[in-house]
Amino acid sequence: MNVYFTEEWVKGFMIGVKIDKVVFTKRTKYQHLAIYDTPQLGRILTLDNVIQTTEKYEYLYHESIVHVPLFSHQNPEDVLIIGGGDGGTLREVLKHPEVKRAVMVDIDGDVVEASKQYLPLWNTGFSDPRAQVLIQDGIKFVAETDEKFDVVLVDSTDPEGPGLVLFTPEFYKNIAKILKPGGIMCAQTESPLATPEMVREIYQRIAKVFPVAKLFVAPVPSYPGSLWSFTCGSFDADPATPVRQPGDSWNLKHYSPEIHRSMFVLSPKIKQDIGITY
Ligand code: AG3
Repeated sequence: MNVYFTEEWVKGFMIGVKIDKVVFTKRTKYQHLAIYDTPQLGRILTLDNVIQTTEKYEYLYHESIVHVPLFSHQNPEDVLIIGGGDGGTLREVLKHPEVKRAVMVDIDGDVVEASKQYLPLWNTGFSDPRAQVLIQDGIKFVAETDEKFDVVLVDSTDPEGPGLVLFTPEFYKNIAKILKPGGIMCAQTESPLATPEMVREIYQRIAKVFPVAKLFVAPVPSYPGSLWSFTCGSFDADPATPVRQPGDSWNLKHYSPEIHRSMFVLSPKIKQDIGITY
């Protein structure tokens, strides 16, 4: 079989991966969900024909979006994840013994169910008693909850379709309201190499809401641009400085305190394209 899955997030530039097997597909209430087995990237999950996560490279994304904010926080007890239906972010969050409660709010229950059934590498957090999974609109949850969190992670799709609302100034303002003192939010903020204008817009929105807004990067070869960005926002914590560190038994593949610091080192071109002045 010589069948390729192709993604064209950047128009005129496709990412293609050979598929061995279609594991599962479903048109959910919100998006088209597919899980494939591929010889190069292992099992992959796509939403609306966009690669979300791959067995080969998921650790680069999940260790980055989770461990940078959590290791910069003195005592991350209450963590909120918006999106993250595949479970990878939840899995990494629960590695921190400080975490007493991890609430994950994803709008699409079909993604969570598919992960429970077909994504054993990602789904181990769902059975942890500290995990609470809510299938509802994350926008609404953040706007209406009375709870406060130490860390809020936004593990969304691209700013298109169901994910678009997770990049608005209103959403960031509502996150700011539910952060405890010392709290940190961290969102995936697209590729500074593939779509710099988009990253600039998102970063500037976050920087308008949070006095501390720091962007960092990690390689994710299965996403357009190969270099991915995340942005942390806070009122009073420095996301670039780790204050605790992982144990050897965690077996992390990308994150270390040295990598943590290095991820905030940005090239002159990226700084200029995004409008980063610090
Ligand atoms: N969510 C961010 C994926 C964005 C990828 N974009 C693209 N391929 N055009 C990942 C979810 C992982 N838990």
